Amino acid sequence: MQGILFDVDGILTDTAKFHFAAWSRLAQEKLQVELPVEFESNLKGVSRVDSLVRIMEYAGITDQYSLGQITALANEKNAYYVQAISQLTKADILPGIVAFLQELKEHDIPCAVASASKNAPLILKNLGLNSYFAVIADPAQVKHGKPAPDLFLAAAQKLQVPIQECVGIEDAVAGVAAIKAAGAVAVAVGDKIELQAADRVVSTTADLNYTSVNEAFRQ
Ligand code: B16
Ligand code: MG
Repeated sequence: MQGILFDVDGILTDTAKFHFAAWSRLAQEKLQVELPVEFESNLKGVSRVDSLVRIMEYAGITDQYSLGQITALANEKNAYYVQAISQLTKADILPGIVAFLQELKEHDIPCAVASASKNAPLILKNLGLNSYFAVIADPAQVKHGKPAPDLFLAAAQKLQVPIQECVGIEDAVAGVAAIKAAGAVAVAVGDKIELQAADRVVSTTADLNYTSVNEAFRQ
């Protein structure tokens, strides 16, 4: 194991609730649609515009909007979201993450960010985690979002570590699919059934540590 590729939303911090609150507000105010709570998991790891398309498909209104209108609505959602994440601090880092990053540093394992979020640099800065990451893959530079492998491949390449030597850490079904398609080992955090495509699933971020992730890599 020579590198770790981290998802951000749902792994470093719980921003899924802010994404969903922003989408729910947009859907309610601009699309006259109520999103059920179960819809939240459909949006995890999925890019901004693809998330909006999924919401429109759910509401059966996809054909009513031009590309320009879709972009404007996505920007509006982002404004609500950025307002929420500007309040993030160190206190919002998920349990066990700092200890895990510290352990990786001690083992000289470089870390990359492989998030679908264009807001990942702002999130990292607000959480005070920048110094733990050697590189951030830019989702704007890749052709296909998760579940395609592009982001994880870009992160490994930027880290200058062969993808087969990397472990990807994810909380989303789309993200686990992306890690496996890239050819890395997948460690997932969350529900064992939902995330069964991963090589190892742990219940919470507090269960992430060097030994167990390295074990998943060597299996
Ligand atoms: P943004 P991740 C993903 O981040 C989120 O899970 C997903 O809900 C969001 O739509 C996507 O980023 C794009 O985010 O609108 O901030 O660019 O889980 O890949 O870290
Ligand atoms: Mg995620």
